[in-house]
Amino acid sequence: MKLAIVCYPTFGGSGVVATMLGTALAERGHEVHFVTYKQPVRLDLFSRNIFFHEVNVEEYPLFHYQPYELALSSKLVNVVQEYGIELLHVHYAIPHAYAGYMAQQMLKDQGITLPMVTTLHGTDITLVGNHPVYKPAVTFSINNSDVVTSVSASLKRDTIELFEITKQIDVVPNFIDMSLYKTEFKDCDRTVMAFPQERIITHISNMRPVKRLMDIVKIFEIVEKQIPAILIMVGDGPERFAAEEYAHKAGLKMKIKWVGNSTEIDRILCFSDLFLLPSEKESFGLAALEAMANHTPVISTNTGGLPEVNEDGVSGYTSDVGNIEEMAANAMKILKDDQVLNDFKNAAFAKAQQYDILKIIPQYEKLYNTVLAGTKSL
Ligand code: GMT
Repeated sequence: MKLAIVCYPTFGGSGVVATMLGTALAERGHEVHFVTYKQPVRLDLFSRNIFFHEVNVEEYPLFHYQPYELALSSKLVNVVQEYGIELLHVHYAIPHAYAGYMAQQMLKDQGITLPMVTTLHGTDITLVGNHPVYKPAVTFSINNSDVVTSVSASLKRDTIELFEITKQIDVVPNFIDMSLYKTEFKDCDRTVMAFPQERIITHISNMRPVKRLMDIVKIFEIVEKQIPAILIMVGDGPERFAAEEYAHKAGLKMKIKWVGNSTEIDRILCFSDLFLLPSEKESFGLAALEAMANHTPVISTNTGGLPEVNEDGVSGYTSDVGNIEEMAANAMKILKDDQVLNDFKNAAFAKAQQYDILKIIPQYEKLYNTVLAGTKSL
């Protein structure tokens, strides 16, 4: 099948999931066209069956805000006409489902039917989409999608609770390609980061307020007083500066390595002993799953979809948002003994298998085929 994928090209999880999905579909012989404003960070363009179409927004002095939705829907119309796209899959409702709906309507005028699958990722529902300035448009575009999926059961519940949804929502969880983690990672050298006696704790995110960066530093502060440890902070974002400043004042400057955004997170996670994700909200927590696939247990909150991914007492521990003491105590339970750490590492890896790409891609293919069959019989 020929499909177009719309996503954010940045380091956020929704863009990563869309890229992994498109790549896997292309490997299975589908023709996949990514349509977005920049090449997605994890997209390998030198791959068979993969195309990338950049959306350009023309500047004009009158525009206070650039009309991205307009440019995106026009680009979609052009790509669909030129390449004979049969199906559109948009990731993150805002503004992609809205732009997709507009493209559908324009194409309809030309006698072309383009079914649209919308995947809800989290903040498009729980933080941003729920705001009154966006809510009517988000509700409309969800209800007018042909198929709606959410990345966790928790996000499905939130969507139903927060919006007036008339559409069925199918839960298709996020996934990971476990075949990449079956053999030992070649480039895994923990000595470049830590002394042999130190435990390595890692966090990866876009460092927005929802990630509670200060909690991470404070958890580490408690742990580091009890065992030799370092913290690796991967990513960048608005909360980084304040957290870095707090860490310096707390005398942790030499113990925390801020490495910025990275496209090589497996090279860091492969030698990590623990992953911290104390988020305020998290529809799924893809970074936690990536850690687990790398044999890294997780200390997280129990919010949103996190308990679906991180099984309390098995792949790590979950706590209430803001319960720094408990999270630090749980981190110590895992880190203080080599044998216990090893057991948690193995259990985290075993739990990650539940989200193997091989189990999830067929679920998307089934939805695509069902919606296409419905369209063709019209
Ligand atoms: O965490 C973010 O704010 C980024 C956001 C995104 O758009 O990439 O992440 C959301 O989607 C990810 C992929 O489905 C999920 O793993 C994250 O849990 C979700 N983030 C939140 O719900 C805060």
